[in-house]
Amino acid sequence: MEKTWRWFGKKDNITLEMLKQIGVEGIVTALHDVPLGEVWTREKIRDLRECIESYGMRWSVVESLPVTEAIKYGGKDRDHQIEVYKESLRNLGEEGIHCVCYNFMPVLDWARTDLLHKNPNGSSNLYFNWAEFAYFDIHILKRKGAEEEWAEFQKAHKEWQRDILAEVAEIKAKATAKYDHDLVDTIVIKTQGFVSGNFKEGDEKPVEMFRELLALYDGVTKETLQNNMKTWLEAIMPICDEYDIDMCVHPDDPPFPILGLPRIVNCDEDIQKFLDAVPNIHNGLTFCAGSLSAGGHNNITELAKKYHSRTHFVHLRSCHIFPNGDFTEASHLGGRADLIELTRIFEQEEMNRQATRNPETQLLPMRVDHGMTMLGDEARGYNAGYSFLGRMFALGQVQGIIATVDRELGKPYHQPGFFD
Ligand code: DNO
Repeated sequence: MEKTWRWFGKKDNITLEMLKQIGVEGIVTALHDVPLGEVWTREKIRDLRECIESYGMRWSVVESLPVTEAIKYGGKDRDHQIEVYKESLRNLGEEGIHCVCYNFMPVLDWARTDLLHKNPNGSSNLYFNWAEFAYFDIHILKRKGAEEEWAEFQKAHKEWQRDILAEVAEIKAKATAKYDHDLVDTIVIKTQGFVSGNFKEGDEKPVEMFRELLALYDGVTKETLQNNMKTWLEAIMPICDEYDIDMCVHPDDPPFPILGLPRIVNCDEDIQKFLDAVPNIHNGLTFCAGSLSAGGHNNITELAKKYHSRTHFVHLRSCHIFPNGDFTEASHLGGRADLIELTRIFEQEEMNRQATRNPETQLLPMRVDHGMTMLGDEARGYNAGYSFLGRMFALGQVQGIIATVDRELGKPYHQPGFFD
């Protein structure tokens, strides 16, 4: 796999120079300054591509070219938005970029309730607490029917042996205005702000904005969302065929339907469904081992064995699920996703690609995803989950796994930046 890194553009205080020193070969990034729903021009794409190339790396993956809500819920503006998306894709293709990650999650791109949860070793990681999330839904968003839905959710997860609604009541009894503010900041601003385009730092009424977005999905079922994804994929496939662009959907994070919204990429059945709906090699998956492993229903190694040939981008991280269903990010060498086994599967897949794909799409890009916040990372203003030292530590571990697996497979391993 090609060792890549999610970099947030020229304003990122982690520089391309730093990334070169730690063995990064390719960059995963986006035009973060282009507002949601506007065309990515060739000039802007070229400028960023050339900047990356001047450091001896390539722009391996776009993460993300966001799919606007109108495309997802099937709004009035959908056809226009699809045209905008096609134009951006064509411009990326013209500039020689062949891999695009996106998601089809309504409203929320991903969710956590605590961004600095202490690990036993003193570092911290991202954390998701179901009761806090339910509290946000019931008492902050005040979503109609939320309480009943959580009672149902609770019944469906008896194995967690907890009473989510009782925990919500306890949180409510203690919650202060600051607690509510911080929870909104975590769920809506800090996790979404740098990725989704729906929200940004400084938004004054995030909860109201959130409610307006949720309302767009009134009456949108899982089937509607699946059909809308198919419509959209079918519209863009001709461009992907022309430029050999691999589209890879990011799984839902967490891999459950939440806030009354449908979610369509979080288990084996869902993945099979969208792949079959548009049976084109360019319709593929971002194998995010972390997102998938936050669901006890997913066997990550089995999913990789089944879907490696339709995987065009790999996110390596692993989750630990507590007995009550809450989850946190485990070490990259522990948790529910066996990254050693996954590396075996995807390194082999990359070898298969040498025979089946064009030179531009033979490498299988991989980035370590999220990482501990450690040794001063917390003071450096990094985006949630995207620390420098924590991710560098994980990348070092993953480089070791890849080198070992390559030895097993008889595949040459190259660590850039050294006299070999
Ligand atoms: C969070 C990320 C997501 C992901 C998008 C892809 O850390 O995994 O924001 O990039 O969902 O569209």
